[in-house]
Amino acid sequence: APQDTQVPDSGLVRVEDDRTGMSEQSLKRAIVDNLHYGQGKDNYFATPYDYYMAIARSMRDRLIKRRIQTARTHIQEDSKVVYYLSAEFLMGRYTGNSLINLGIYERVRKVLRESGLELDDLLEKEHEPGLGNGGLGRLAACYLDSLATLEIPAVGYGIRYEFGIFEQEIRNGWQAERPDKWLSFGNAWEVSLPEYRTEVKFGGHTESYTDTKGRYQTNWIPEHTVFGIPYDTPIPGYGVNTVNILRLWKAESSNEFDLDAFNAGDYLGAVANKMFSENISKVLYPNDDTVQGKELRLEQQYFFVSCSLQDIIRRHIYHYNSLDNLHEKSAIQLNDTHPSIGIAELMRLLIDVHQMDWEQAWHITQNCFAYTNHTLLPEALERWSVNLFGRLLPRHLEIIYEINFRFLSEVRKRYPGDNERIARLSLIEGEGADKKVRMANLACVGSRKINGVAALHTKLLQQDVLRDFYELAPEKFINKTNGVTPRRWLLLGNPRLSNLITEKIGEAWITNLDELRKLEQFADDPQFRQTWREIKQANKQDLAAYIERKNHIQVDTNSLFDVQVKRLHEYKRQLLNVLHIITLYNRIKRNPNEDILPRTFIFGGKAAPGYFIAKLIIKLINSVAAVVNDDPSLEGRLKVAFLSNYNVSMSQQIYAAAELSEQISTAGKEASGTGNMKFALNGALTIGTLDGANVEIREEVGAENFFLCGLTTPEVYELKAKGYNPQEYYQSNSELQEVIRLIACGHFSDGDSQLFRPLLDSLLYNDKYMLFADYQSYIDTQDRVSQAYRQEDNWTRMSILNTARMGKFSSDRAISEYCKEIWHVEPVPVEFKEYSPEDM
Ligand code: F55
Repeated sequence: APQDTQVPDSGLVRVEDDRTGMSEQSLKRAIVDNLHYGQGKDNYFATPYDYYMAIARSMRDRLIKRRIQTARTHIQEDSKVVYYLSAEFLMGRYTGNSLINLGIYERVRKVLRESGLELDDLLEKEHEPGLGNGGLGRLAACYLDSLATLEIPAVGYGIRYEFGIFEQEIRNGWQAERPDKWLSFGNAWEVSLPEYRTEVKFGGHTESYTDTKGRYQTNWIPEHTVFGIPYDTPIPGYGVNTVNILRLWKAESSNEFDLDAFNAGDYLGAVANKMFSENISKVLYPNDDTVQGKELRLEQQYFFVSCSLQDIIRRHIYHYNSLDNLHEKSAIQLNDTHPSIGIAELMRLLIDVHQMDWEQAWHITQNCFAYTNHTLLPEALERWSVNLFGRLLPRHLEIIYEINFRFLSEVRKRYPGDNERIARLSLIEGEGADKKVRMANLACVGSRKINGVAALHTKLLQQDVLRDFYELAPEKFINKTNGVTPRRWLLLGNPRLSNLITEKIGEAWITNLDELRKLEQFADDPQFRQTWREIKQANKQDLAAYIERKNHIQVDTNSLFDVQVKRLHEYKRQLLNVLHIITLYNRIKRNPNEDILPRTFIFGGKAAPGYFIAKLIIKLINSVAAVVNDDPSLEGRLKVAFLSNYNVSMSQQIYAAAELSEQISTAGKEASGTGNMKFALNGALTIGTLDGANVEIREEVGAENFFLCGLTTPEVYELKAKGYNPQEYYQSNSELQEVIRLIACGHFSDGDSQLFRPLLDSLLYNDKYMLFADYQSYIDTQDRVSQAYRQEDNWTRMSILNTARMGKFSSDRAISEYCKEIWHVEPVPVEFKEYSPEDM
């Protein structure tokens, strides 16, 4: 990380006691205190990791104090609370972010330097919590940052996976997976609250009876129960006293020693049973955008949702002594369908446990929930086998049947005789043995609002994926284009650029990103352009040093840094990027004197472990890299680097150094994208299709500052309808043929012509994502990029204008919209108070 820069400190600093104070003296004493009593070390024994822990603990102490005051304020003001339910939170490292949000980054750096310690090096000792796959989990993290910064009472609820997203290694060009043991050296950031443990039931059967008041009741007799133990992490806002929490649940066995098994002398059986329970929060499923229908996955979903809803209800009753106003004081957001079982679970809790009647319970439920959809891919829609579902959650299946019965009665009144529509809207798909519960349909019926994550995505939901629900209730549908937090993605990740910006326009941009527009006035200022370029150059040097260290590749820091980092997926079309690299390679081979712009192609991203084609694409990238990087006849003009184990921390460094951002998904497939926003915010220009939020980014930065390529969504649909044949494109494009033949003959696989056959076959005979249809457009656009990069001054101008016009893509804007139009919540300012002895 860069060490020659300063991060501005906010005005929040106050002098207090040693445990929570902000003066240099208090901070120093706090760190030494935590080193001593937390790690049991002094400066003789302490390792850099010990120092990291001491810093983290010192920040946590400061945040906990504000957390308590935040919680007290929210209760005093009877505030409505947002509950963000998500199976994933991809938080990235906490400590740097907490220093930034507390406004004491520079002060702590100074204090440590006085003892010969380098803060940025120590912060890298933190094992990043990788409790998410990609965009969906990272969006949840950005939204927590904005909720706290906007002073909105909010809780993030999820799972405390013991193993997060796997660690990726590259062995002989192939991806290999290793477990992510992120907790093995302790987690300085969490606080466990065993006194709030919550019981969750599974399996068994239901029995009906009539109670003493003559009411029809149902009893669920479960087969076994599990405890959820909450672990809280403080989530500070930037420059405010609000500290919200992320509450993650760990599964623990409810019977330390299963009594029956223990009494029967089956000691090992008892322990095995305990292990079964604790498996629930063991590991994050590493699939993004495909579902597997595994029982353990449904157990995970139900486990954290049930814990969270019981927690919400417990606190609500404690405060209001009634559940009648639950929906007036809670807004529960479903991050995709993963927590949508919550709709049936809240109904169960209200009806079976709290004896509410169906109508009132349904009114409250529908008014609590809202649902965010993140995908257009049919294979990503969750559908659970009714069999499996009924075995694990018999009572919930009954409730879902009842919701469906009532819902379809209404639908029949509206569309009499339209049986096909009724079948499409039904929460249950199919007949007989392989019936499925459609979780997206449940989420739609049980929610007051349904949102897409970009304008195009929302339109496609309305016209396509959720069309029947849109026709039924158009007022439920709403667009909320994604956003990213400028704190992590500019202030923390790119300190050099942040400092320049603050120098020029002040620091208001940090919480009001539209302020970046003020940079437009400097876009034509030669001095400013020069500084802008020098900063990108310095960031490129840092990344080049990283690549040299990790990949042993020397890259030219004057070359164009052309970057595609994201999960590996066919629809994201990393393969199209590879076709371009090989095209350039062939051009040089054909004519060694051809004037080719030097480029460094940087890739990063994980493939789902069971996704063979995606892993083969990684192998191809590394194989092309091996050939290209070592070929002296290229004179270093092309370099390819696949950076292994791409994660949040690495991405911060990459965005800061990137010049060209690859956003080339097949139009209509990427719901939004959020990496696209982080690149442009850091001054990279985009080469992209009209997909997801690219459309809106182009609108904001101006078409002349964006490299557009490829088919539009309607063109993709049309081509598919008339029968897409990749051969037509292949046969008429000699440069493309040359590329494919070079792969096919084994040029990148030591003569093995079979290795990449599955990739080539899928392109030549199927090409589901229409790479061939977009190939020529992509190549032509890349040629325009090369020309543009040579006009150094104009490129810099475009880069400045990209950053200047990214205000819309702040997660603060996104969250303000959610607050006004979905959650109906208002900011609740929190006052900072000193403790006094009377508080004991
Ligand atoms: C994870 C698990 C399952 Cl079962 C399904 C999907 C995922 C997942 O990680 N999805 C995901 O990341 N979706 C992405 O969400 C982003 C935030 O809205 C979008 O920007 C992006 O387009 C979308 O693919």
